[in-house]
Amino acid sequence: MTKFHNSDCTCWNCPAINLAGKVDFRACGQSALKFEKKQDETGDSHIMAECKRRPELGLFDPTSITFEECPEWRETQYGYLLKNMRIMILGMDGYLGWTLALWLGKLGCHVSGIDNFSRRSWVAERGSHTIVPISDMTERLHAAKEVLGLNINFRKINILDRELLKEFIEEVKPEAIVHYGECPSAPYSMIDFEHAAYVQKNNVIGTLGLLFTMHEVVPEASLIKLGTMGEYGTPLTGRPIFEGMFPANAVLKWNNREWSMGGELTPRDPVSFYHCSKAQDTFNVYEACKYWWLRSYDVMQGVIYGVYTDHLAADPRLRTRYDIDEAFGTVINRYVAQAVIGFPLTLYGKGEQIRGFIGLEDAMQCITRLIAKPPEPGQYDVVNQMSGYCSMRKLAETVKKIGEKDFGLKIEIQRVENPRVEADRHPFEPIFNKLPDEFGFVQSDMLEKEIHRMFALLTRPEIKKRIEEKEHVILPKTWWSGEKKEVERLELIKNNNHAVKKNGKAVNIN
Ligand code: USQ
Repeated sequence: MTKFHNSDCTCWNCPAINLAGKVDFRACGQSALKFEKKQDETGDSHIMAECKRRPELGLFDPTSITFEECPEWRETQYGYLLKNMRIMILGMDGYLGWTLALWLGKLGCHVSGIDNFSRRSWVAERGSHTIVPISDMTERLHAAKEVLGLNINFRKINILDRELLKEFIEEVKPEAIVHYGECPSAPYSMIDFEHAAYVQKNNVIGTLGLLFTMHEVVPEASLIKLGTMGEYGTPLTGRPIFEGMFPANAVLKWNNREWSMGGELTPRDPVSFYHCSKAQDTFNVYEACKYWWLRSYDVMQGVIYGVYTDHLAADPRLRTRYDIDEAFGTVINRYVAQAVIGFPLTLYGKGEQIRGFIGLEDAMQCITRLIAKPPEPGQYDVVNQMSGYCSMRKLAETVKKIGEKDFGLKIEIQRVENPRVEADRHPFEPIFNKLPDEFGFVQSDMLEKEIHRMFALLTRPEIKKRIEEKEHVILPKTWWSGEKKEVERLELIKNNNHAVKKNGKAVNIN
């Protein structure tokens, strides 16, 4: 029999369990160890469980049944998943949210979601549009039913509207909540005070409201919260970028003395007011897990790219959005679009900034695997969700190589002034072992293959035309300094070949 990454999890992790008995919510934290020790003289656990799905079991020891043994957990290619698991996606109309809705629906989950369509308005406000046309939500839901046989339960709700959110969560009783419902743009948050305040309110207060709502209504559900690698910044000491917390054997040496740093949150050094909102979320989620035994994985995601999953490609009405403007287009997506219309690829500054990245399909796999292995009561944990990392320059060269070789395009690369305040030459040693080691993540989205797919879609005449219509939104205009001007070209550069790094080792992506 296959051994899944979550085979040995027990009801202690399961969101279908109500804890009963002597539950001391003040004694929370990373609680498995404490739980094991909490036995009275008869050997009985102080904490007992009742199963909402199998009430006939009565009260039992929550560590006595594993996912592998429980008939409510069924096998899928990503581990055991609860039958008809109720999953709510916040931000379901977005690039990731819509992709995940179809993905989880096809895995047999009961998907519900909210959105207030703000991503569509932000992009319109910046004078742009998604270059891959997308349907409105009514048509999306209709197509999901017609083409994929999915019944997705959607409600238009602004995440800041706590009453409506609470009502919907009470109705659905989700067993996992995936929180994509934030404004994801660093440049958007740097336009002016109004935009900075809007992003921080939407993200920080939205998440805080969600935490209170979960505490009141579904404290046993797991929260998969989207953070960002950008919370950490790029430490100039070159110290490794750990997964949110220092590992157990990390030591601080100072003044001839030593302290263990194990388990402490690592320093954050966010790189925009948007990234600050994510860092604030980190602390709020961490505290909520501590105070109320909520359970959460905070996902520090690298720069996302790509356009493909089987479900998105099944019908044009099911496609997800693809942005190319400076605020909402991420760098690889922008490069491919630029290449298609002969716009020299825009490296900011020296182009030596290094970032982690992950393909769309792999991001879906990671989230599914996290859902399948819910955190324990009170557990806050962090994963760095990326499949490789490299400099912006190497990425541009990769895009150029594929576009020229496979699509016959003539592609140039330019360096433009960097409107952001960021180190453009820096050490970078991210650790991203937990997803592969503890959750069974296996990279399936190879960078070159996905870039190839992106070119195949974007070179279609109707899409190329939509990129050309928005050529004027490509060059960045938002300066971290507050200046209002267009960036200037610094150099049109010559090509050379580089390698992408994966797990710290150089990997040739040719
Ligand atoms: N960059 C260029 N040329 C471009 C666009 C960007 O050189 O045309 C550079 C930027 O200076 C930056 C890097 O590419 O150093 C990444 O920029 P980006 O716009 O792709 O991504 P970023 O602003 O960092 O934010 C995006 C998502 C955000 C997510 C983050 C992951 O919008 O939601 O949190 O990627 S990370 O960058 O790892 O923090």
